[in-house]
Amino acid sequence: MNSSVFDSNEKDMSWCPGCGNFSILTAVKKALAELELSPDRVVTVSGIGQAAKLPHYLATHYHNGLHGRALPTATAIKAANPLLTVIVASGDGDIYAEGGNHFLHAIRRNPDITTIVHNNMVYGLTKGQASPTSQRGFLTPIQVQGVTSEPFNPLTVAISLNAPFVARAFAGDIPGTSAILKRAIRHRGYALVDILQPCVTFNQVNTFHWFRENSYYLEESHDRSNREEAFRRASEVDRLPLGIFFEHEGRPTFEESCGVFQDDARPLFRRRVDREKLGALIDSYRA
Ligand SMILES: Cc1ncc(C[n+]2csc(CCOP(=O)(O)OP(=O)(O)O)c2C)c(N)n1
Ligand code: SF4
Repeated sequence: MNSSVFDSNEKDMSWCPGCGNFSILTAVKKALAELELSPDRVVTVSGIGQAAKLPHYLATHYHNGLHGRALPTATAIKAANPLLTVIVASGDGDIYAEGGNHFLHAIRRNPDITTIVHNNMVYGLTKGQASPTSQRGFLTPIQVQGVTSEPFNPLTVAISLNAPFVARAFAGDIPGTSAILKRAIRHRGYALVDILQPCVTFNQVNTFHWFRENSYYLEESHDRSNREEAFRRASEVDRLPLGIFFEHEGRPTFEESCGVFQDDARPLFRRRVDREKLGALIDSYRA
């Protein structure tokens, strides 16, 4: 399948020229096309931010909702129709700060969705404040003496909560990112792909050059099934490893566990609404 089937008609591009978001968009399209996924079977879900506009530029169904709330929406979409491929694409502020609580609990629930985090270590949309992944000492118009908090490490958090697929990619390597995304999307269960994404306007420290110099791919011999080893490698901060840290199947997904499909395998949209039950439910709120 040619990746141009995922080109959207959106003419109004709001990303800055040179932004790492463009490479992520290309990598997503490439992965979806190589997986031969029909655009009408894919839903992308986002919150608010520059990264969260990715669904506007992709010809799939999409839901662009409230800041930080992409994960519960995506979890519900997948539970309502497990036939869909559900992908969250949003920023590090959106997923790890405002949406941080949802991030933790989505991992616990284990819906079969892929979360792509455009990690530019800054808030882009709101013009350059620190995000949870900003490094110590990072200067912003708000953090005038530099960031003093320890950077949030999404990979070690995800691995410690037993997320079944945890990876990091770099927007400067489109084929490498696309290969990781393909595997993440195919994975059954919750998949996190944190993508190092240069923000060329508000982050003059963590640039394309900086990320290239400060990252490297995990060795072929890295054992993805070894959770302790994955945690150890994800804890490295001097140079950031890229690739799939941890991957295992076997945890039941949210859709399987939530009971909706226990007696009836049909997705909700294929079922008839029981008007009597619905009426009674609505009435119960009127009382
Ligand atoms: C409830 C709520 N809180 C705060 C904001 C302001 N806000 C919008 S986007 C954003 C952070 C964006 O950063 P990130 O998610 O990293 O995305 P980026 O723009 O860098 O891609 C914030 C704080 C908002 N729109 N809604
Ligand atoms: S502000 Fe930064 S993250 Fe947003 S589009 Fe511009 S370069 Fe990209």
